[in-house]
Formats: sequence, structure tokens, C-alpha cells
Amino acid sequence: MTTKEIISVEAEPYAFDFSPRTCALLLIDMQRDFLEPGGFGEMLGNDVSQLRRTIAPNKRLLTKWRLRAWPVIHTREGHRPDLSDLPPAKKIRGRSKTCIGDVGPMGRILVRGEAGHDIISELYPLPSEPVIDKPGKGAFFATDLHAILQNQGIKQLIVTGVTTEVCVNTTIREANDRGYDCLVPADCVGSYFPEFQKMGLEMIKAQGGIFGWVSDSEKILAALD
Ligand code: C5J
Repeated sequence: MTTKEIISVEAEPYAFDFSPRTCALLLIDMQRDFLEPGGFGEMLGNDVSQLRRTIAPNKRLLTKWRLRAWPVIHTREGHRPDLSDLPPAKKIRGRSKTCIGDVGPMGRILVRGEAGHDIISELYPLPSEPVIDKPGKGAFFATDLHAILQNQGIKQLIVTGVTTEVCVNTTIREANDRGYDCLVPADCVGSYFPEFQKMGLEMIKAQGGIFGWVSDSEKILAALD
């Protein structure tokens, strides 16, 4: 494959054309506490199967990206163990009995280094793949993601992960304002709430793709083959 080769993926609102050398696969927050039975997400009463259906298509996409040696970046939402980067407003939001920093079913909730904060084994990062530890919902806020992308000449992102309406949408909006094109495979992003999944995707591709494009993993894989 030459660096000039362009791949065209069937997408909405129209085809997404990308050069593999300048396009990264960005996996958002595929963390144990959000996805695994017995984790913090389930403890709050959420149906984790709504997120777990994204694991297999993410795995297929990730495997293909790795085979081609194209850029892959992972993110994790979480805070320093001393919670010095946790805004008090975020800590108390939700008025839950158990909140960020407290001991949950898989260690301290959303704290770096704890079991639940780590990425699920199915999609575990390779040592060569950057992992962005982010204290906010967006992956660009208070991280070096933009610098890493700029240094690699990345202009386009295929964004997957959880949850669709929170960290995926926030990251796509941040990316959009920084000049990146984003494609979202619908089957590779998940929400605990089906209506938010639907609207989270609608909002991205509305108005001629105001924040980006929506497709699915099969269409991306078909374009690569
Ligand atoms: C993410 C959240 N990753 N829902 N976090 O979306 O709090």
C-alpha cells in the first residue's frame, strides 16, 4: 500500500475517504468498570450487555488495524490516586452513595492503577499502542492526545468505544473543533440506554455530518478488503 492510497467507506451522510497512513483507530474507555459484569457500571444498575455487544466488532477492527500496522490509540477515563485532578463537582455529581475514588467492586472507582480502571482483556493495548489517561469525558481535555496525533501526521480518526453519548460524543466534538475528521462505526460504540445510542449517532451525522460520519465495522472491513 502506498501512502497516497485512499480507502472509501460507505457511510452516512456520505462516503468517508481516508488515507490509512493519516488515520488512527481511537478506542475510547473500553474499561472493565464500564463493561464487565460485577463492575461499577453494573453496580449502578446499568445493563452491561448494551456495551458488551461492541467487544466483538471492536476486536475485528483492532485485529485488522494491527495486521496492517496502522496507528491505534486507547483511552481510559480516570484520576490520580490522590484525586488531585478530580473536580469536586464531578466527585459529588449524581449524589450516589458510592462515587469516584471510593472502593467499588473492582477497586477504587475510576482511579488509575485499579483493576476496574484497566482496559478489558479482549482489547488490551499492545506495548506499542499509546494509552491516554484522561480525567474528563473528552480525550483531548488535559491530555497529550492532540500532540501525539500531530506528531504522527494523523488527520482522521475512526472512533469507537463507550459510552456513545458521553465520552465518544464529547471526544468527537473536541476532535471536530481541532480539525480532525471522525468516522464512527455504530456497532463499535455503545450506550447503556438504547435511545441515547440512537440519538448519539444521529447527532454526529446530522446536518451533512456536522461532527462526522457514521458507518459500521463490516463496511469498514469490506472497504479494506
Ligand atoms: C464514558 C461515562 N466513558 N459514561 N464515561 O462515557 O461516564
